[in-house]
Amino acid sequence: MRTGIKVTGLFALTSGLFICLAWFFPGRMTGGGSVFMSNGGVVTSADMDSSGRVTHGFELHCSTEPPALPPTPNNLEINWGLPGDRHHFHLDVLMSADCFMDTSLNAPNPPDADFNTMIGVGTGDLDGKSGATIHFTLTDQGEPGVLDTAAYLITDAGGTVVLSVDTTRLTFGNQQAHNGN
Ligand SMILES: [Ca+2]
Ligand SMILES: [Ca+2]
Repeated sequence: MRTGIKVTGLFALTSGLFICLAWFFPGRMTGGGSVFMSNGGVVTSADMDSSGRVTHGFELHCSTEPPALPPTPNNLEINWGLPGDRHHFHLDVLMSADCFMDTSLNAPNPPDADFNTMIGVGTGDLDGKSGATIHFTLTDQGEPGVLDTAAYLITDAGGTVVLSVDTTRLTFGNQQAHNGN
């Protein structure tokens, strides 16, 4: 009986470790591109040109030891708006980035990677003013990047939504999931 309890305990312990390792491992996603309202995305913004084009570029690391911040460097730039009235979001601090394999989506390979989805939140500057917040979801669903998707929600320092883009496939660009840092 005692042996049975010990074995059960060991199993529970190793199961817990496995879950931790499965969720928090060194990884990063890089890339960028454009999403268009005309490609099925819902873009909400005070100022948007007729194409609804939003461009982005990034290098973002997966969280490894929450609540610690993800490893650095982390960069995310998003641009949108009208000619002569462009808007720009610049990430300052990546607060968290959960990386995992969503099996309902396509595989990220190549290269071999243990995740195809990153869901994150961070703070940054909106048109040069600090206090903005971004929530985002980025996916790598293979190469080239035509199946990759991006979604963002950006709020200004006052909490007003300035850009909301539902999950939308890239029209230009590619996103890459990488194991390790
Ligand atoms: Ca890709
Ligand atoms: Ca890939």
